[in-house]
Amino acid sequence: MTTKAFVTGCTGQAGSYLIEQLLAKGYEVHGIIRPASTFTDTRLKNIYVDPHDKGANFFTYYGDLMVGGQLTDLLYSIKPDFVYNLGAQSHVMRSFEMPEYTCDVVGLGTLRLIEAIRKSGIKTRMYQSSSSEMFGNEPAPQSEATPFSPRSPYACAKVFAHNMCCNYREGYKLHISCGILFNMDSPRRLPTAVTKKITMAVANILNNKQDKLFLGNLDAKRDWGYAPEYTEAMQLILEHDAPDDFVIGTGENHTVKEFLDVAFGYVGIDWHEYVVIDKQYLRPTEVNNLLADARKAEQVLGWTPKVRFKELVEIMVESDIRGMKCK
Ligand code: NAP
Ligand code: F7E
Repeated sequence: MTTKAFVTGCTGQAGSYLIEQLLAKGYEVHGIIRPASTFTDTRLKNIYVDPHDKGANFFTYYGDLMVGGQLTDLLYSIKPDFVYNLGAQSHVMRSFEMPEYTCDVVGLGTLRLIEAIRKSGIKTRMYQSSSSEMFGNEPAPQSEATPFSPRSPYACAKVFAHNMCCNYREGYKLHISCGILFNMDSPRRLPTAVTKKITMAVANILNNKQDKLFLGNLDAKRDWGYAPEYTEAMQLILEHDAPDDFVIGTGENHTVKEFLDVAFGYVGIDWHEYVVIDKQYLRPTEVNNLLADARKAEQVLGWTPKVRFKELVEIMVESDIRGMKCK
């Protein structure tokens, strides 16, 4: 019997890596894509197969976490062994601009999905993408035992979603596990994340296409890891027989300034000549210091990160420079 997975957020950074990895393992993968006026599946270009092709094993459907009934129908007809909920309005600053929308997609969207599992009566395991943002300014390092103290609409919505998952796990005995992921990055990162914004700027500056980089708070510390390793962790979490919560991160953190040092330093230029502080990127409430204590994931799942900070930054800069050369 072929193992089937259902993925929300498949056009995103993590979704695209996860689907590649699941297909490589011989899974049949089903995913929802939001309808848009342009194609949003560029990150999936390496794995797209025409569903008419013999042996096609990747199928997409137009769908949205805002629409619960369709999720129930899809889950009932596909009957996946694993459900990965990666869909989200994942940008923290945008969540201050669109709090209601963010809470609808991130918070209620997750509730719609777990209700769809419950109502369809299928037997499946679900992975929920929880976030280190849920910890807010709780002292570092943060582990599964750290209380939640959200400081943005995005983080509040993730706490709601996380708590609903725990409630359905306990109340309805649904097999739902949550990965509490610290920042995951890669060349496929959202272009408005600070990491990708910086690495794209390096490539643009080298090619005389940009002369200023406008940023906000450079002192915040983040635990940045490599997204394809985090999607491997998601699979280990679901393969674990008992549903549970796991912190995933590298255990090393750096400021945005240090990210600038490595990214600009890689090509031998000084970021101070280009970076301008623009107040519009300062958040009403900031999270200052995120650092993962991921010992549980190592001990229980055997998961450890391999790509460390400097290598991650260099992978991203290198990829953006190569991308510019192709243009
Ligand atoms: P991402 O690149 O922003 O991808 C988000 C995905 O969600 C995209 O495919 C997007 O579709 C989809 N989406 C947005 N609104 C939707 C809706 N209403 N219905 C269905 N799908 C919708 O995010 P990521 O970096 O891959 O992160 C994956 C998940 O992990 C997210 O839940 C995120 O909140 C969480 N997370 C991320 C990090 C991180 O550092 N990246 C850390 C912890 C947790 P479009 O392509 O149409 O926009
Ligand atoms: O900000 C500062 C900003 O937006 C990182 C999400 O993808 O990880 C991500 O959330 C830091 C913050 O990521 C700019 O104030 C300075 O302190 O890249 P970011 P994030 O907020 O850490 C978590 C774990 C998630 O779950 C989320 O989905 O960088 N910063 N200047 C800036 N940030 C941005 N975006 N743009 C700037 O110009």
